[in-house]
Amino acid sequence: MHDVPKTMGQQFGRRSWAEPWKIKMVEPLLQVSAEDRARALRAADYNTFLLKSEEVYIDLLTDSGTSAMSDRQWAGMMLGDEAYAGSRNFYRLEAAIQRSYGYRHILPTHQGRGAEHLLSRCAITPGQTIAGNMYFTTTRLHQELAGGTFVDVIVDAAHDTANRDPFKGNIDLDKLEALIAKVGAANIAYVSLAGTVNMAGGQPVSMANVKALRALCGRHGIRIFLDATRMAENAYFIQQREPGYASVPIAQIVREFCDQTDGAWMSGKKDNLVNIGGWLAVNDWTLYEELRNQIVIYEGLHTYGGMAGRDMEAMAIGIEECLQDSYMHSRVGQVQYLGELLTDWQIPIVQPVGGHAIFLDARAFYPHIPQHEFPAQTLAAELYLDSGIRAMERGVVSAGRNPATGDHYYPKLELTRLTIPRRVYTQAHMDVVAESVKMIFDRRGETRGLRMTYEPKYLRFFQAKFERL
Ligand code: P71
Repeated sequence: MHDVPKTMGQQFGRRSWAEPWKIKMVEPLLQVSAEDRARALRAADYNTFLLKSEEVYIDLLTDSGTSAMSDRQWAGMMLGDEAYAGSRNFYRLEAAIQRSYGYRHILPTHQGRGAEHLLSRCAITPGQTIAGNMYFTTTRLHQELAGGTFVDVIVDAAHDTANRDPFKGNIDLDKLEALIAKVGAANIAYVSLAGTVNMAGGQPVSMANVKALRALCGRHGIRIFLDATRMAENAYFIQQREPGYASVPIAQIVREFCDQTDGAWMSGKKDNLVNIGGWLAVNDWTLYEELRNQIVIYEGLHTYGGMAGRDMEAMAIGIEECLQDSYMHSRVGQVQYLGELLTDWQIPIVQPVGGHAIFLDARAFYPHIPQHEFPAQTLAAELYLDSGIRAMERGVVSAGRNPATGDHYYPKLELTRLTIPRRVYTQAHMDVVAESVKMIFDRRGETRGLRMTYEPKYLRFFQAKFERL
């Protein structure tokens, strides 16, 4: 006799929910044999960035540019106006951003880091400090290349994977005040605020926090620029967790949040549901003029900035779609589903589960592997070997080296990210992923770490090479 099977909803004492879409087109997945996986991983020098996509079964490397577009977006692609200047699609995109995020002046960029580059060049004077809620790899690098120094002022809870605070992305206002007292407000270029903090595990910032931040920065004349890459997902958490927002639509929460800031940059490859593209938006005309001047050097004319007309159209439509409550419920709900399974099996993951990914706590997974033997990189390798699932290291390899001392940065968080693409995989895929994680967890004691054999100078995680110890 076996127990009567139950749906997930029944197991958790609630009604099940489902995606607010059905599938119109499918792309076959390739199963790769264990032998081929072992060979492929060796050829990729134990770096999942160096695997060929054809060698991967379920690809959880990133949620960046991996979304499935809707039929409306594909239809929009056919309406591309590829004029060099003044494309109709630019004005549609501009209007979508102004309406949904509320900023005044808009510049398209080829992707998020194009926008980071321009903002860093124009808003940082060499020697200045940028305060932010945890670093992001490309963001910090552009700030450093512009002569700035990034200082992390996120709440301490963000560094503790077991702490279940609902808003672990918040800025610690006392840390920020202390920094202002130390370096002086004039030496702070801006606050670099990320909506859902990627490196902390996709953790959100509360509305109360951004409002208090606005008040503090207002007193000192410091600007706030928002990394809006996953701001819509942040708004979902505000709706779910912050008193007073349960019946406020996500679209309205995004506006209210953005209104506390002076501008934003965006990797459209995430929330905005496109495969390529980004944007930069500011309210201040003088700053905009300078950005508009620079964009023609590094990206393209200010009405396309590195994007094709058709891609701007798809992004304009994606902006509308990503702000729908039913979409966001299923999007974050799928991530939470995987998180619930792993949590029930007592597998160490960052809690609470964030918006775009499950972050496995590689330190807790492999307590016997010291950080300089790259536990999170090891975990990603093990997962691939077990099932062909591709994950991403987010630990000491990603953190890179301190440019002043040349030492590794040793981040407190040593994580392996299972990133869930938007509208791409089903609940059954999540089950397969969960079972593979469980499999490697059960044999974790036998796993050995890695040695780095090749290290690129910038953003080393992309191309670094390793061998098994
Ligand atoms: C992600 C990515 C893509 C990525 C970037 C660097 C290393 C590995 C993977 C990109 C982001 C992001 C945030 C919060 C800016 C960018 C850059 N994330 N801010 O998570 O998450 O945007 O990739 O469009 O240039 O896999 P870009």
